[in-house]
Amino acid sequence: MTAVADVRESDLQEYFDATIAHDRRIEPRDWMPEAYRKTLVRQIAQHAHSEIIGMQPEGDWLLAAPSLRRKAILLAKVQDEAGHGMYLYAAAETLGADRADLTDKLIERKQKYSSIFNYPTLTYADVGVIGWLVDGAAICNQVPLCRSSYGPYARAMIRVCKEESFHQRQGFELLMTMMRGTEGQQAMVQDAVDRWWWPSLMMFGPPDDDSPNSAQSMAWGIKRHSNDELRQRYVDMTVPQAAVLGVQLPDPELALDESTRRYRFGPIDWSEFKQVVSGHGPCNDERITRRRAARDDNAWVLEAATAYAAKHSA
Ligand code: BYC
Repeated sequence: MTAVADVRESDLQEYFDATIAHDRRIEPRDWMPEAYRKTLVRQIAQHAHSEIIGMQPEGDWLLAAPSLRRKAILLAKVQDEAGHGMYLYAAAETLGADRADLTDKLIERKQKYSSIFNYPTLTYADVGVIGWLVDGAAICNQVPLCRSSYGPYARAMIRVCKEESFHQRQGFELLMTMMRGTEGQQAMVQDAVDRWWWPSLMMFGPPDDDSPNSAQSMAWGIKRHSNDELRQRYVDMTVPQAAVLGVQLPDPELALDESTRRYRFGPIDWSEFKQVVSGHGPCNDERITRRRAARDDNAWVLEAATAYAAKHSA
């Protein structure tokens, strides 16, 4: 009996390995190793939490947007982020995770969200810089995830990336407008770039030799490129954009390497990254407190919707 079960398990593993080796998709109905499932739940949940927590820094400016047009644009962007969070929680549910449980784990700080959302948005230029740099980094990281080996995650990424690319362009357009404005507006943009540049490089995760999950996630085809590869791609993409905008990136070591045609950049402060990821960044407490209040204050909506659905299905 045990031998038969073992054979079946090994057949399943073989089929899974062959699917990955042939670069085909794993779907929710397919057998998968428990560690693969766990890694996906970890990454997808962290990704979903980032979208939901990521609504806060920009959401802070909804009531203070400088015009009706800017308010409408920002409102649409923040709503898109809620949508991204929902697709991603739905993808995690196909792996057997429970959405409410994932939210509880976020609030209890048992699961992470992107380090970038623990920095404050001090001026309206921050809204533009989040669009340009943060969504720009997100696109670099997420376009390869459209080819991730897990079907529901990869498919969710296709729509998310289309919307992120729109967000990136609206951010750039806002900054272009400010850079054509007064000296005060130009200084606001430069100040925001100075504050967000290094944290945006940290979004790609720790360096490859300090990234415990990368090797296995790449072998499984969940991640397609290493953290450092994507960070380099982002720098190469962003430096020419900074020149078009007319802003300085705050790195005296940033220079084009003529032999590789890639940009060299200065050392990243990984101690700051560790501080932020371990819960001690400038806004970690504020972000979690707000998420907790949203869960608790709105619990009645969930209760009412559940009761309504139950009544209609009865
Ligand atoms: N922040 O072994 P590693 C957006 C953690 S939202 C916090 O390299 P992995 C947007 C990592 O989880 C888009 N934690 O891990 C929204 C791991 O910890 P655990 C957000 C980080 O998973 C609103 C440990 O460090 N994007 O675009 O192989 C407005 C070791 O790292 C970070 C995603 O979520 C970080 N930056 O690679 C605007 C993308 N980096 O879990 C925009 C999906 C690492 O072992 N995620 N950690 O305790 C990924 O691509 C990968 O998970 C990562 C990390 C590249 C981030």
